[in-house]
Amino acid sequence: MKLRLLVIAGSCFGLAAAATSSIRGVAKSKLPLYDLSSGSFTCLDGSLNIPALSVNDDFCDCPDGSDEPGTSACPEGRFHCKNVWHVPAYIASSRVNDGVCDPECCDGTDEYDGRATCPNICKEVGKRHREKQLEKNRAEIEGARAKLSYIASAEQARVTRSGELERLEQEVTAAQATVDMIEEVKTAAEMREKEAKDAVEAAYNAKICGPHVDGLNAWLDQILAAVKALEGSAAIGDPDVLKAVAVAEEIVEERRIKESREASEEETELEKEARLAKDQADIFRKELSEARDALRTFEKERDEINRRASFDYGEKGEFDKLDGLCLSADTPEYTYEICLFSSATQKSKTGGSNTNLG
Ligand SMILES: [Ca+2]
Ligand SMILES: [Ca+2]
Repeated sequence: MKLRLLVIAGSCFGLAAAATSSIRGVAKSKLPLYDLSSGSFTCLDGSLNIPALSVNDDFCDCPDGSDEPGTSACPEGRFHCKNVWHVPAYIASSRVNDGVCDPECCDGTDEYDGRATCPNICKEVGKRHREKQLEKNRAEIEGARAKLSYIASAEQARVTRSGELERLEQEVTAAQATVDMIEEVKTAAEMREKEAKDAVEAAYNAKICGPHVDGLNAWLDQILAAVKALEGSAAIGDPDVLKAVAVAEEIVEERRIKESREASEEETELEKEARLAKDQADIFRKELSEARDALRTFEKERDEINRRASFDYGEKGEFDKLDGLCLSADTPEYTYEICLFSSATQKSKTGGSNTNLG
């Protein structure tokens, strides 16, 4: 008890002076909470009212530790370093007079019992801090400028896309109409192609049937030969025989002409028609394929514009410009590539396939 009274008595002088201007470990903004002019102090959590002399007497009275802002008596307490020339800071009360100069308290005020000598290095620390802050501010200004430029770019892109979308919708409609028209013509051409092909096949099949016709022809030849033989026989001069011979010769000539025409013209004509029909169908098939490719290209462009128009690029579209931008980084084994809003890939430097990371 004697020791405690001595501590209280010793504190009176420091406290009397501190009450008006400062209290160790208390920020200036909190000083009104430590108005001890009434001779008492109310713990900041309101739990106790204690004598003013109990503040910073190195004995923990308040459950929240608020009566010992300048000592290490309360485990819950916090010590305030003013750090003039730098930024004020709080440290845990346990670090007050623990023999270690805490960097957060560059003014060295956390060590005041003489066990450790902590110089005030706030000027140097503050200068470095301000330079760093200045650098950060410059980067932020630069970033803000870039952001404004990206927002302007997004607005321009929005207008451009709107026009492009309108144009592409028209292109898609026209390309679809072209596809429909060519498809119709191609279908007709393919029908003609089939008909001509069928005709050639029919002619070919008829030719296959040739041996049967040949049998009949052979029979006819025998008759004609028999009639011809009569020409030099005793029946010479017989008007009936002469008439039969004339008819036979006429039949032979007609058959020769017919066979000659069939072999050299009619069949070739069919094949020619089939070839032309196929060539024409090929042209329309090719045109249709090209028209479909064009349609797909327009549709793809339109879909991409729609995707970008509806994608969330930020409140003001500030990230729009970054879509598709690819960045890469190397490690000893891999190259990593990230394409913004698109893909992430791991590429091996020793060969092998790439790994899609999403
Ligand atoms: Ca106390
Ligand atoms: Ca310390």
